[in-house]
Amino acid sequence: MNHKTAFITGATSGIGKATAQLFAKNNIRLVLCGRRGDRLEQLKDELSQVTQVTTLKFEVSNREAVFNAIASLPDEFKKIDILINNAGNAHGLSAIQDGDMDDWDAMIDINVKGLLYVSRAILPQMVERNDGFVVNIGSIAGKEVYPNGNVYCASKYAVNALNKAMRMDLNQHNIRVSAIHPGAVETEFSEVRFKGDKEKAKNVYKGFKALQPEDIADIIYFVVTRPYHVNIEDLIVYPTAQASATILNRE
Ligand code: 8X3
Repeated sequence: MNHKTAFITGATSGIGKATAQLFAKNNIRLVLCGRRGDRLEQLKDELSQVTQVTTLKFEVSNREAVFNAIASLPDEFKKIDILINNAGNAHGLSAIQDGDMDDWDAMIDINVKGLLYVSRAILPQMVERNDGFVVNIGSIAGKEVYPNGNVYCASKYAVNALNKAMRMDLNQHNIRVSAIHPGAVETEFSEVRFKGDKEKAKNVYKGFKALQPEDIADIIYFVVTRPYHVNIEDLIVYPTAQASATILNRE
């Protein structure tokens, strides 16, 4: 894997950050993408000790910003070998009739359109080279709908569909496409979902050992380091205490 370049969206926290840290340790060059400039720079400082790193600050949901940012990459980072479509979030958790339409827009714009824009900007160079790897971070919410999950689940069902669609369309171009669908991972996820309500967020992970971002990073690294003829299509990963989107064995 030496000297491959990975492009990671949502790299400033959670699964994206843990993946960046693990990739760096394994000599993968990094394009770290996020909205929060200070966090991007901090992570760049940390990881530059071990690998080559550049950062791009943009919102995945802003089509023009996506294309401008990617076009601005320094030459040595322009060739992207591995795209990790990780940026995504849940905004709100409420019955469909009470849904906040700004939350709906945010989830569709970031989780679906953002993934599409970034992919659209990077895939042509992979097609041209007949080589590349895309890892889409889905969710158990993209396999199973749960009460009040409505639009978040719909956005992750879309990721699931796009993962399959990408694999079909890119098959003749030797590009591998994989999806990882985590259950409960302890990140900023619930804090964002509950709009900064730390108490509510803490309760989500209470009474069981949730997955940690590093657990998913390990799996992503495993997936992208299989021999060339091996493509892991789709993985659902739960903490041991979880049996479905809604069944959790809490103490
Ligand atoms: C995160 C998992 O079950 O909270 O995508 O939707 S869940």
